[in-house]
Amino acid sequence: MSRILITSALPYINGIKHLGNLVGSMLPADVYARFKRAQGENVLFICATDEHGTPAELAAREAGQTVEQYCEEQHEIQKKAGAEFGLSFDHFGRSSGPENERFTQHFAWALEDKGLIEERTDKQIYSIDDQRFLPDRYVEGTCPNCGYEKARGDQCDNCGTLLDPTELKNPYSAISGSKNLEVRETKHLYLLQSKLQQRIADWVAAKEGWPSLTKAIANKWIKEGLQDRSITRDLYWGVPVEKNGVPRPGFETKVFYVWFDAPIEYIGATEEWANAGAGRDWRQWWRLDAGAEDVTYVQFMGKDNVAFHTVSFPCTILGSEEPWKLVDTLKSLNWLTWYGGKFSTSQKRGIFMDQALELLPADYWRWYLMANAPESDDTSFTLEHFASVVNKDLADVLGNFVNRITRFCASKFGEAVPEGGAYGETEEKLIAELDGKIRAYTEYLEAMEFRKAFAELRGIWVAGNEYLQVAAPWTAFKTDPERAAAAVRAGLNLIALFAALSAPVVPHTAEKMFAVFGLDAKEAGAWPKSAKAALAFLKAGHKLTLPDVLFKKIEDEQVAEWREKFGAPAE
Ligand code: B3M
Ligand code: ZN
Repeated sequence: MSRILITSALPYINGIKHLGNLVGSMLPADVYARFKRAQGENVLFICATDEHGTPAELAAREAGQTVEQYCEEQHEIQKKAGAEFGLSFDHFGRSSGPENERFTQHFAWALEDKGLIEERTDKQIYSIDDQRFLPDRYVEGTCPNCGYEKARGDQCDNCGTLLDPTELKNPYSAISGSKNLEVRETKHLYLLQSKLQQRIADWVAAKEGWPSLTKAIANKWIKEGLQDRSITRDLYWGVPVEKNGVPRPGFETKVFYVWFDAPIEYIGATEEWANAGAGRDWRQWWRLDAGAEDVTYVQFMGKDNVAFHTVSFPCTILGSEEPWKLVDTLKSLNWLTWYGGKFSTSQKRGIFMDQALELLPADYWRWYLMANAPESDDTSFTLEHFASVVNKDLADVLGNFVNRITRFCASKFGEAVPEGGAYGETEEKLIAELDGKIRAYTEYLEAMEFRKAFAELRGIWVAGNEYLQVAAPWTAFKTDPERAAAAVRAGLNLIALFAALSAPVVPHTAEKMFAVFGLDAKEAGAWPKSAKAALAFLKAGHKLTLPDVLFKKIEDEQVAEWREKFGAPAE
């Protein structure tokens, strides 16, 4: 059994996440974690809300709450939605907790000891009316690149250009709208990433197995050359710039930058997990001097986060020269788009996790999103496509298979696996076919190539349906009931096999499928190795309970209603 640490990029606290966020990191990480657990590996799956920074402060202000209250409430909302979506985190933490604060300060001063931190004086926008500096998104104005009038201080939402607040034309305060602004000098801590250029380049170069999207993004940043970056901000909300509880002189009203502390929360959340249960040790997962040497660490994230995980966070870790575990594999994903445009939290465009669950159970979304994961390219979500995938794959293929064979069994042989004759040539062919497909499916999951993996899984379900067509127990029953019974026995065993194989992506459905035979998903859900063994798993006489219909078809009227509700653009 090996130990596998899995982290998903930490969802930002400013509101419940949309389907694009979900498929960008949390959901694929969950599928992988479930797959690895089924293989018997010792998995630790960690996530948390990313709670610091200007978007949190601004969202709290808009909600009329203190930022502490806001984060507390939003954390619970996100935690609940994650649980309802079946995201099987071992711990879902909070970056604003004391653990992360300690680790963040620890890393900053370890880096300073290594000569990698420097105080520099910056010019920043100060609002005279608000009596404060306006970092990042606290300033808005006209984009110098495209002329968009509501560009934010850190980035223009219209053209995507990364900005420095002082570059905006006609700047105004995002708090008060005041234009009574001036540029003032302020001191900040810089992490001297330029000194780590070679170390990061060597580290990335050695990662031959990284997926191509990840590698391409990392190499682009390395090629452009690592820039020293400011890791503090003039803000109230964040990790204080303190050492042993004492503020650093001149930094009393400053905090660490959210992107400095957020990845450190992977470690912080692991300590939160350890503190929440007996016999758990975060060091075994993170410290090479405490056994983390034999941990395999896999990260999941959207493509816009790759630079932070392949350059910035490794700079923090490698620069400290302490024995910390570094990531082994990074799976990154492209964007899921809403009818070709952007899903947007700030503009509430698209479908959000809580809304999705009001329409349909989690597995419908999980299947659609993973089978169409934006891997090689951005992928457009449309309700029309969603409905057609659900109806075809889930209702017609998987659901129909389960329904048909259980009902036929009950009507002709009673509610138990029938005895019947031995398996013959048809079953042998099926077993050979399934073995090949299971191998391919397993390899794709192993490689985290989810679209290909779930195309194989669909193929496995189809093979089951085709087997039933050929074996046709309903016709055989009239002339050769022994043969028909054998086919039914095979069909019922296929349900259990499909449940085990499908559990990583549709866990709730897999539970229902196991429940047909009174099986517990945890016990029966070990990763199948051979189709032959799987088809001999349920013995004659094993009781079964008829399941409800697993998946309801989505009707055209529902699509029309949802289009209206979510303001879907014309296709
Ligand atoms: N919170 C993702 C985002 O909202 C960001 C990820 C942090 S991972 C350490 O873009
Ligand atoms: Zn612009």
